[in-house]
Amino acid sequence: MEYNHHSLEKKWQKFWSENGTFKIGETSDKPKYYVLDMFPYPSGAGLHVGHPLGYIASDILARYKRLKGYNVLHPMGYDSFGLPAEQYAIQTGQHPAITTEENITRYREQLDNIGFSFDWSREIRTSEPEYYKWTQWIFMLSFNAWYNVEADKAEPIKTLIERFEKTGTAAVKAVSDDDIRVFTADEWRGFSTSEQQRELLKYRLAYLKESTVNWCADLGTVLANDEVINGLSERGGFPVEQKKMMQWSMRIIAYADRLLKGLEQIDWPEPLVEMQRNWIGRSVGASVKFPLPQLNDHIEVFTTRLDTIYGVSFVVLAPEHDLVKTLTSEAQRKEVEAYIARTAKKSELDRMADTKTVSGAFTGSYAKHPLTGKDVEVWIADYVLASYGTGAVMAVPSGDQRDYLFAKHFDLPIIAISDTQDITEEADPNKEGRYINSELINGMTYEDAMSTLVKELEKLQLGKAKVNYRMRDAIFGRQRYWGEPVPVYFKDGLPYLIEESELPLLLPEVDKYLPTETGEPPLGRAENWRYQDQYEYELSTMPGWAGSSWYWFRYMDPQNAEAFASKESIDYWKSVDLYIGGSEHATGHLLYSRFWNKILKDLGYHNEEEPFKKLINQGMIQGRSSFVYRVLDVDGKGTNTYVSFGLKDDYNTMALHVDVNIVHNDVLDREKFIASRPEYSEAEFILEDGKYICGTEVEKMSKSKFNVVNPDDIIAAYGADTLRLYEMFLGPLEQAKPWNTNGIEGVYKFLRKVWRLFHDAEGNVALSDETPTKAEYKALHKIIKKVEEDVERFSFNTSISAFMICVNELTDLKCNKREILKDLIIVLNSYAPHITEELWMLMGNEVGAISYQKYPVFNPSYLVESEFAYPVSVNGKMKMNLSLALDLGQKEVEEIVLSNADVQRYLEGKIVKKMIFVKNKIINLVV
Ligand code: ANZ
Repeated sequence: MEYNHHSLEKKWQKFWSENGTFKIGETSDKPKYYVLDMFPYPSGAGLHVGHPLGYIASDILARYKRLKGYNVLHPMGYDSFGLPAEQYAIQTGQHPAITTEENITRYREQLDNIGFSFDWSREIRTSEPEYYKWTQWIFMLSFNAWYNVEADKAEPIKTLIERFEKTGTAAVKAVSDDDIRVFTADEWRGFSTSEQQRELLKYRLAYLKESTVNWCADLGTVLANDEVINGLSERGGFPVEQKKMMQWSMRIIAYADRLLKGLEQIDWPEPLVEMQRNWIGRSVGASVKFPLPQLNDHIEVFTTRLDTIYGVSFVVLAPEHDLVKTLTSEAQRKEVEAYIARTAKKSELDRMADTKTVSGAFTGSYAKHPLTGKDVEVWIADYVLASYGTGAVMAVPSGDQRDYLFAKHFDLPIIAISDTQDITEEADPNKEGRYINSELINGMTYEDAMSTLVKELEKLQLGKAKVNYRMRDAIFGRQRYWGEPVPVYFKDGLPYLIEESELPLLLPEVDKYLPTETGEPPLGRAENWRYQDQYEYELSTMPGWAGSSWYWFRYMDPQNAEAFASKESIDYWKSVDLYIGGSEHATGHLLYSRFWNKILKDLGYHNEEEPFKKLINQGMIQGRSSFVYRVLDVDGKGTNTYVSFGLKDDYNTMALHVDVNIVHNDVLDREKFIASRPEYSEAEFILEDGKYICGTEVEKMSKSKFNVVNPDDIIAAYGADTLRLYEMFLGPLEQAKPWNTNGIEGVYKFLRKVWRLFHDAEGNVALSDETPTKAEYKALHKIIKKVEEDVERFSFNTSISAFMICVNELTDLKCNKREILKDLIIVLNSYAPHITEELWMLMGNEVGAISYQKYPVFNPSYLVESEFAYPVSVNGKMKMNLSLALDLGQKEVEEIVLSNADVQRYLEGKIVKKMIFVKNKIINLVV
């Protein structure tokens, strides 16, 4: 029988599916291993060969861990809410659920073709009500929680209410909005329900608040910061502007320190950890108040350089700052308003990126320097961001570059920070009454200056130490249709949760997937969609990241109708041992998942501080584009002649992308080329050595570059096992690498060689029960060791060449020993599961049972060398090699060497005066 990958692979895929080979129970006595892939958004384009790279690696590991005796959770599902299906719905009117279903069917077929060992009985789809019921439930949990700073964890909101009832705000240390009220228990009890609810909203982990958002008018929705790139939407590249809106947010800032600390406990790629650290952006500094006596108010600034406070010569507010209106004098109003209008057009990122243009406007007002009491001008400028710190800075032209450029441009004073050389012994901090001069900190280190100044400011109640984060609370809403409805309704303008028993709150039907005529989100179109027939529901839906921020829990217990996952299943599976996915999720999904994981932990649903212990980013597979060269005539117009790559420099040509699927080993299939498009039908070729050679270039894999390789095509030609091996063979998993089909034949040949080890020349299975030789054992045990070491350190590419060497050795040894080949295919099984299942069966073993065999135990004694091929020299000249046992002594060696016929020939009858023998190295005969 020949190796027929077509029938064989289909047969085993069917077998695994029908027999539930990879279906696992809820619990087991075996140790657990949870290996997870980032689940895909099922897009219309289907999979190309770059997509399964990570899935193949995780599947190898999953299969390997099963052989190592683990109970392996290796699931797959779909992140199926999202914008593309909705954009398509807007264009065509087709319900996004239908598009999504079609795309999933296509994805599933493609995934099945590759022979993954997913437990499909655990499949999840984030857009299914059975799933999003629990996404909504977690939202409710967050709405009903607050962050207790003393306990350093989230607690149910009822513990906050209890405190308010007992002691008012006095005994509460919480992460909250800035505008919280201070009240006693009596005052709290005197509040109306609405007043109480309004106040509680400032503490909830999921809260509604007016905030500045990234509004993308073309997409009709708000975007998260990580979805905006250079002022444009990540999807579609549409302009994004800043806009104030009532928005749901999640209080991720409460977790900033724990999110930072957690990074030390996990084994993630360093660049990714660094990106999260920078994203969180912890800054240690101080907040300082600059009094505004005329208003009986103050401007609060955040600074990391309190030591420069004596160099402050003006204060700058973000143009959006709340105080701008009141501070602007009549004389300055026109200028200030014009400036504000100008900045509204710029995105925050543009504002940060532009460090050269200096622009701003004077408000016409002054603030008092908190320590010197001098008047300083108050300006507005777009280099100060509304969303960072307090949206105001103390400007120190002598210390800060931007402040310096600003002062120069507008001719503002530049004051020296202090003369640090000159320490005045009798420095009197209070010699100017309430105010303090710079001598207070002269000569001090930065740290001492900071703490001295903080103490002074605290005494004056004009400042305190403060830790600030660059990260903002996470916006939690989209003004779009295809997402989870937020389980909230409004009464007296305030949000309330629906009853838990009413979950899921189903996504209602709408006539169009567009905003209403009055500018409300698409859910505003749903007819008769009111809570208890009277209250308006929240009309925005949850953001794209909601469903993916907890999905690893659902796989543990996917059908549970009573809980997001049972306590037993969570206790058993705990967290993900290995997570594989793309690095593009560094600050989105991977941060939000860690955040929700911590919320669920704090509220008592599990005990793991971090959800993903080990993470690997698979590198991008790039396309390898092919080009033909069209000859141009004297006018530069294209002719019908195409010149081969090696000859193209002799002509004036234009390079054209050609579909990589009609190019083999860089040789163009000319017939297919002619047939591919009408304009090529008359094509003529200038060949080299009778062939048309294409040029190549590595680029992103994309339809427009005609370099997309569909795994289905590779599988049709070579089989899934070849695809799996080949994707790993391309290089280290983490590295970006071009897809190059040129080498795939070699891998295919390797599998046929494996096949032939089991068969005789007539194609019959022919195995021997004889005891293997030492050489055969050695070949086998080398591969047992190598694959074990490689897979345990996630180095999947290095095993492939070792497999090839092993099979070549066994082929040379004509090894058909059952004992050797049985272990060989167990070792190969995780990489090439189909062929090994077939061979396992052909050997007469239990059908379909290879996946749960024991990985062979490596025996080092087979690798100990017992012989050495000595180079034998005569008078220092190398003459020949002679293999001798390693345990021989000098005398025995001498006897063997001198009686050897070949050695005698080289000696040409001369007498040996001396033999130099270095064990394991050389033999030299001196004559
Ligand atoms: C005075 C000063 C003097 C500053 C000096 C720096 C150097 P990081 O490390 O990023 O936290 N700043 C504060 N809020 C700002 C805002 N909303 N928009 C723009 N800039 C803002 O940086 C903190 C520093 O950035 C703060 O310290 C403040 O300027 C500025 F020689 O205060 B500094």
